[in-house]
Amino acid sequence: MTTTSGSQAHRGAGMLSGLLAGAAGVLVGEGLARLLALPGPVVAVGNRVVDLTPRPVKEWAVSTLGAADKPVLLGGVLAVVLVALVLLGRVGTDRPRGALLGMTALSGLAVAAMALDRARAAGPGALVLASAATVLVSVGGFALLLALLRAGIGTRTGRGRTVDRRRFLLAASSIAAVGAAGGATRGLTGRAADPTLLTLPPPVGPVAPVPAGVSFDVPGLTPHLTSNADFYRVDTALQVPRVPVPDYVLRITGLVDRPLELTYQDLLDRDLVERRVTLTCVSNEVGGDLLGTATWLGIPTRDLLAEAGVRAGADAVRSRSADGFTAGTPLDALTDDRGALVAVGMNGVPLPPEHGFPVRMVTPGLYGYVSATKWLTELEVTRFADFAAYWTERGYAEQAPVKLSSRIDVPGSFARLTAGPTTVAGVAWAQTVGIDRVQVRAGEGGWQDAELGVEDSDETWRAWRWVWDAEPGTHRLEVRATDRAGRVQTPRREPIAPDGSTGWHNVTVTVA
Ligand SMILES: Nc1nc2c(c(=O)[nH]1)N[C@H]1C(S)=C(S)[C@@H](COP(=O)(O)O)O[C@H]1N2
Ligand SMILES: [Mo]
Repeated sequence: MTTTSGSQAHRGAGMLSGLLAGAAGVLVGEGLARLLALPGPVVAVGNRVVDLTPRPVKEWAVSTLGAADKPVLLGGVLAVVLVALVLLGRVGTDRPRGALLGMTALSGLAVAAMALDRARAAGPGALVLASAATVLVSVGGFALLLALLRAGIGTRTGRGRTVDRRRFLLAASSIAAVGAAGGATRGLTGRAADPTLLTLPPPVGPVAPVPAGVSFDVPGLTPHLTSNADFYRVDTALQVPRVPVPDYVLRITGLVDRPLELTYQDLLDRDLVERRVTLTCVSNEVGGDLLGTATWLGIPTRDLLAEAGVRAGADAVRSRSADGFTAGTPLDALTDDRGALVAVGMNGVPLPPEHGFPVRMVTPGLYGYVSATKWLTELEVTRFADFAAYWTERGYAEQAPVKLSSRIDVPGSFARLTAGPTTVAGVAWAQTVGIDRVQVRAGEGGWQDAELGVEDSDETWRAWRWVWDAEPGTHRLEVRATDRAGRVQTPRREPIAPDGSTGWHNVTVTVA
C-alpha cells in the first residue's frame, strides 16, 4: 500500500466518520423527538430557516415552487448538513480538535433550533433528553471514530493496522446501528390519532342545502364547493403539527371575566352549527386560486367569547396555534352577525390535519392570516395596541378584510378557440357584502353584464357566465365585479402585500 492511497483511504474513512456520526445523531434526535412529541432536529432547523427568511424570498418561493416549497426547503437543509458533515470528517483526520468543535457547533445549532420551536407539546425534560442524545451520538461518535483513525496512523505494522481497522469498523457499524434504531423509531411510532377515525356529532343547526342554480354546467368552471383534497393550503408549518386529541385544550384568556379551558370533547358536546364560507388567502394574486369554499362545522365564536365574558376596552383577539403561529382578529368580526366559527369539521369530516385538526378558526370576510388560525390552542381577548401577530410583524397589515374580486376560470389564458358563441365563466367574491353584478368585456368592446348564479350566501363566492360571440383574432377578456354596496372593483394593480391584491383579471385568447 503506498502512502498516498493509504492517506486517501484514511481521508475517506474520516469523511465517512463525520457523515455516520452526524447522521446517527440526527436520526436518534428524530426518533426520540417523535416518541416525546417534539419537532425533530431537521424540521426544527427548517422552521428556523422559514422564520429568518426575508419576506420577498418567501413570496418568491411560494410563487415559483408552490406546494413544493416545503420539500425543497427540507431537502436543501439536509443537503447543506450532509455536505457539512463530510467536510468536518475530511478535516477531522488532520485536525480532530477543530472538527470536533465544528460537530459540537453543528449539533448545538440543531439543539437551539429545537429549543426555539413552539410546536412542542412536551415539557423541558423531553427537550433536554432528545438534545442530549443528539449531541452525544454525533459528537461522541465522531470523537470515537476519529480517535480510532488516529491510532491507526500511529501504527505502522501490518498487524496493528488490521486490528485498528477492525475496531474502526466495529465502532462505525455500532454507530450506524444506533442511527438506524433512531430512524426506525421515527418511521414506526406515534402516528397522530387518525382524524378519519373520529365521528363528529351532527350539527343542531344544519346549513340549508346549497340552492339550485348556484353554479353553471360549464366545463372548467370552479365548483361551488371545494373538496378537502382540492382545498388550497397555506401555512408556515414545515411538518403538519400533530395535536393529540386527549391532551387538547382550547384556552380563552385575557380580558375576560371567566377564563375558559375546553377539551375537544367539551367542544363536541356543544351545539354545533354548520356554515358554508369561502376562505381566502391574502397571497392570492389577481386570477389566483388561493381560495375555496367549504361547509364548516363548529361553535359560533361569539358564544364562546360571551361565555368567557369579554371585558370593556378589548378590541382584538390574539389567537395562537400549537406551532406558534398567531393571528390578530378584530373582536367585532368575531362577535357580529357574519357567523365566525371555532371549527372542528370540514365538508362532513373532522378537519384534515393540514387544515388544522383538531380545531381551527373560520371567520368570513377576513383574509386567513388574520382570522383562520389552524391547530388553534388559545383565544386571548386583548387590544391591537398591545401586540403584533405573526404576519403583521413581517410587514402585512394589522387588519385585512377580503377585497372585492373576480376571476375568469374559462377560457384559460392563451386558449385557442373557434369562432362563434363561446361561454366565458368564473367566480366573484365580496364576503360579508355579497356580489351584485359581474361584467365582462372582450377587447375594447364595452362592458357586458354576465349572468349570475343564484347567491348561496354573502359569505360565499358567486358563479357567473357570459356568452361571447367570438370573432377570429386575438382578444383580451376582462372581468370586474360590483358588490352589494355598489362598489365597483378597482382596476388599480396592487401587489398582495400588505393587505391583498387588486386589479381586473384578464385572459388573452386566440380565435380561429
Ligand atoms: N397555525 C397556522 N394557522 C394558519 C396559518 C399558519 O401559517 N399557521 N396560515 C393562515 C393563512 S395565511 C391562511 S390563508 C389560512 C389557510 O387555511 P387552509 O390552509 O386550510 O386553506 O390558514 C391560516 N391559518
Ligand atoms: Mo393566507
